Amino acid sequence: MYERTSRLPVPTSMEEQVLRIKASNGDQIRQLQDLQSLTHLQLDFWTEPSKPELPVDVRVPFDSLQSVKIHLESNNIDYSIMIADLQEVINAEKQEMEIDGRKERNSGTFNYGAYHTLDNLYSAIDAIVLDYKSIVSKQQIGLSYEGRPLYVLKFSTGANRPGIWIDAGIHSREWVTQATALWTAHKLAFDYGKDASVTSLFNSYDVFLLAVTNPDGYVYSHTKDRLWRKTRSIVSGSRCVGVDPNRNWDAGFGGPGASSDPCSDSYYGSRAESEVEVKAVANFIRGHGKIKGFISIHSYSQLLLFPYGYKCTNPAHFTELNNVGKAAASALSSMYGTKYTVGTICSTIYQASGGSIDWTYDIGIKYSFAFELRDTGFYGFMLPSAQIVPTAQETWLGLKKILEHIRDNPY
Ligand code: 0X9
Ligand code: ZN
Repeated sequence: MYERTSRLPVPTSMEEQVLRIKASNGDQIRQLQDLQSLTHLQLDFWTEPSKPELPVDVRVPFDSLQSVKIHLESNNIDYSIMIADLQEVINAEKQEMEIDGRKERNSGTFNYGAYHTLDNLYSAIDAIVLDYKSIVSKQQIGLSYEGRPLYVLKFSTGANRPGIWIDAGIHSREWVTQATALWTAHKLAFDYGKDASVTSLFNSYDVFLLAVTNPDGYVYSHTKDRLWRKTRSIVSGSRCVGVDPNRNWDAGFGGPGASSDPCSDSYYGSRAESEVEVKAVANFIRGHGKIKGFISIHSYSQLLLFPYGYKCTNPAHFTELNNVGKAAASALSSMYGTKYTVGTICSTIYQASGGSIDWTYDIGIKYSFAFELRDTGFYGFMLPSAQIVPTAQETWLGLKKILEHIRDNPY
């Protein structure tokens, strides 16, 4: 027996949701693209509608939920609820960060398995430099729009070496990437002189690692909007802020897969390299003159991508890049079985112009790759901190394969 109560199911929160939409044909993809152009709905596409086989994850504000669901249902487009109450997940993550932060202050050691504020990441960078002085140094390559330093870690055991570049966090909300970069920095320093592969790499190459490419966005994603992707530069003549720094490179700039609308999350900006963060990296690469590999770390979707994104023709080194990518993905997957898809940006996800690895490839950096780390859309950008270290560990195996290939194939 149970008691009847007079309680009615009262909506208790005005939750924002993330929907996972499965288009089944090109028509439905087009309908999703139409939905995307309805800016008043304020939808945030975590993955873009491009091919029927790729699910489309969309963050939907409470006020648009009804109309989006009706639109999908009336067009027979299949969808499920990926995150039923996004705010609850964001709150839980914040709470976890506070608990981790307290533990960390008590123990006095950096916890690689937690998310951190920018200040804490910068302190951890300094600690790595202090602990591994003989191989690691810190270089400031510029300032962000809001004046925060862009710190590159340089791993080097000799002068005048060719270099390999690794960056993370160009999109601020992709928190597992900055965390993975920190773990990787420690790994590179710690393994030198212990692991034969890392040791031999550093006998002929320098590695440059920029863990937080978009520090303004990163701070904003901690303090104001967890899902902030772009820079924080003020766009003249618009009430919207920020440029997509991965649409701002001088490679097919302003072409397909980027937006001229300052309010869009893929706004390409007023001109190529308008964003000081992009300009700082591009200047560094140009100034160095001997960068032989460029690896950019994003999340999510579990992909290992290479050029091109601004056009859909294969690069001249397609076969080699594809083979290296496949070897890296299989090394990565050997650790925890995490499956990666390997291919060009255009064939694997979508046409996207103004991306970093297209620019580096076109200026002659043959080994240009972009990782999209975990997951495939269970948590998306809200990947639990318990997955940071496993993600970094498996990514390291993939990264190491690419580094070894560069080491063994000088050009
Ligand atoms: O759209 C992007 O910029 C990347 N995907 S993400 O969901 N992380 O935003 C993929 C772009 C591929 N990488 C480069 N062109 N560098
Ligand atoms: Zn990204």
